[in-house]
Amino acid sequence: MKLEAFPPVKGKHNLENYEELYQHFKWDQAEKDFSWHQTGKVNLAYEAIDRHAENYRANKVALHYFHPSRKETYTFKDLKKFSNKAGNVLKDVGKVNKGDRVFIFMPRSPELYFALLGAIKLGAIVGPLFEAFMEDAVKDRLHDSEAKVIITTPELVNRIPHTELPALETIFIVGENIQEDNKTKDFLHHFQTASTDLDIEWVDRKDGLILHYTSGSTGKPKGVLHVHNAMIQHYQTAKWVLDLQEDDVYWCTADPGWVTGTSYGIFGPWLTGSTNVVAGGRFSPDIWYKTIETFGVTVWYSAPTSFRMLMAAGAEVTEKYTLSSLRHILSVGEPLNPEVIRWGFDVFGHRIHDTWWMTETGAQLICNLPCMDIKLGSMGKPLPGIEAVILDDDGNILPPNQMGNLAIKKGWPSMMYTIWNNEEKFNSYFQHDQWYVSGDSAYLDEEGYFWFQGRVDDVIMTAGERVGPFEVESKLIEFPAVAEAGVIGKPDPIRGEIIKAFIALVDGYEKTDQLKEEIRLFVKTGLAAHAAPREIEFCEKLPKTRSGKIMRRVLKAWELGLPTGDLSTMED
Ligand code: 6R9
Repeated sequence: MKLEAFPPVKGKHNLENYEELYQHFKWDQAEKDFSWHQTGKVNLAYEAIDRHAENYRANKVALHYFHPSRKETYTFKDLKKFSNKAGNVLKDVGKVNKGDRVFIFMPRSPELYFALLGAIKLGAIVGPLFEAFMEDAVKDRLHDSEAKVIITTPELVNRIPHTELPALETIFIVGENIQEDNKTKDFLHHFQTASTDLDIEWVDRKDGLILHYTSGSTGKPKGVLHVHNAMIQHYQTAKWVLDLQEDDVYWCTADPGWVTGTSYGIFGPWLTGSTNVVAGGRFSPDIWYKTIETFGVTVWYSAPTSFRMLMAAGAEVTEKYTLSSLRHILSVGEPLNPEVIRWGFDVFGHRIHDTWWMTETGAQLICNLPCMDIKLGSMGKPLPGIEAVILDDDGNILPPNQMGNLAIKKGWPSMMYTIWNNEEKFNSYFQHDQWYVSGDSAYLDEEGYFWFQGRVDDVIMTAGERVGPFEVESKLIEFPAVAEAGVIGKPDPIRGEIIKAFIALVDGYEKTDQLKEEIRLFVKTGLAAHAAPREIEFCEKLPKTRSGKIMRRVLKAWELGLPTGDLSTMED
C-alpha cells in the first residue's frame, strides 16, 4: 500500500518551530556567527575553511573525493593548506588580484576545489564552467566577464579560443608534463613548490565572489554576480534546510558549473563545518548508490531528473546497496513529482524535501523543512526572512489559489548583486522597486504552501484553461511505462493551444499507438479531461540542461520548426 501522508520527520532538527521563527526572524540575527561582526571585513573562504582548520574541526574530514579512478580524503587543515597553495600559484604566477575574474573549467577534482577556494582567498571573482561547454560557450562567458585567468585540463584547453580573448593573460593546465609558454602554465608544477602560507585578502561584504552564467530563452547567457554577503544565507540555509549537524556526511550531486554545486556543493556545507562528499564521473545508478554506501552519506541533495533516473533503473539496483545511513534527502532544479516522493519513501524510507530557488536568488527561498508536513507536489513555504507573494501582471498581490507570477520581497542576503555588464537586465527583474519577479508561475494555498506551475513562458492556455506543464508531467510519470515527460502548448486554431507531451519510455516498453491512447486516458481520468495531451510523441531522450531541467522551449521550437535559441547549457 502506498503511504500518502508525509508528516514531519521525527528527531532533532536545527529548525523545530517554523511558524514561530517566521514571525520574528531578521537576517541580522544570522550574522553574529561570523568574524566580520568584529572586524567589518570578511572572506568567505576563510569562514568556510580556515576558521575550522584553526578550531576543533582541524582534523575533521572536509572532503571525500570519489571517482572511479581516484579516491582521496582531506581534512579542514588539509584544505586550508592546499587552498593556500593554490592561492599562491594564482597570485605569483597568474598575477591575480582582488576583483579579477578567475574561471575554472574542468571536471570535478580536488584541484578544482583548491583553486576555487584559493582564488576566493585572493578576493578574486570565480567563474565555474561546466566541463561540457564547447568553444563558443566558453568564449561568450570569458569575453563578457573579461576573465584574466582560467584553470583547465589538457583535454579541455583547446576549447579556449585565447587569441580572441585579449583580457585572458594566463591559462593554467592541471595535468602531467605541461608545456609552458607566455600564457600557458603548469598548475601542478607550481602548486608543488608553492608556500602553504597565504595572506588572505579581507574584503567588504559587497565585494564580488562568484559569477554564474545562466541562459534564458533568448539572447546570450547573463552573468549573475554574487558577493561575499551571500554567505549569511548559504550558512543559515545549510543549517535550516539541509539540517546539517556535526556528524553528518553530506553529498550534493551537483557540478559547480551550476549554482547548486557552489552554494550547496561548497559554501553551505563548509560554512557549517560539514563533511562533504564530491563524486566525479558520470551518472550511474550503481556508482551513486555505491557512493552513499561507501561514505555512509546521511544528507543527500540532488535533482528530480536524477531521482527519476534512479526510479527508472528499478528496485534491483537499489537492493544491492546498503542505504540505511541516509536520514535527510532534498531536491532542487525542477518541480519534484509526487510519484518521485512516493518512490523515495518506499525505497529509502524518507521523504524527499523539495527546495525552490534560482541562480539569481543565490540560495534557497521556498522549501519543505524537516519539521513541516509535506504536501506532495508543493515546493513548500518561504523560509524565515523571506516574503513571497503571487502577483498579477500589473503587480497586484493575488489571493490564494490564483495562478500568477511568483515574486519575493527584495533584500535577502544572497540576492544577486547585479548582472555583469548589464544593469538594464538586472533592473528588469524588479517590479515596483520592491519585488523580485522570478519568471516562475505559481499559486499559494490557504495554508501558505506554494505550488509551482511552470516557467511563465511554459504555461499552457488550452480552451480557456490555464494548465501548468508540471501537473501534466507529474501525472504522466505515474504511468508505469513513462520514464520522463515534457509537456508543451502547441498553437491550435480552435483551442488556442493544445497539450502535447514528449515521452521517454522505461526500457522494454514498445512505442505503440495503443500505448499512447492508454497514457492519454490515464491523464484524462486521473487529472482532468482538458489536461490530457491531445498529442503524444515518444522520444529516446528529452532535451535537458546540464543541471537536468527539461528544456520545454526547445521541444516547442522543434515542434514549430523555430530557432532553438541559446543551447550552450544543453546536455549532449
Ligand atoms: C537552483 C536552480 C531556476 C529555475 C526556477 C524554476 C526551476 C528550481 C525548483 C524549480 C520547481 C523547484 N526550479 N527549483 N521549479 N520546483 N523546487 O535550479 O537555479 O538553474 O537558475 O534555475 O529552476 O523554474 O526559476 P537555476
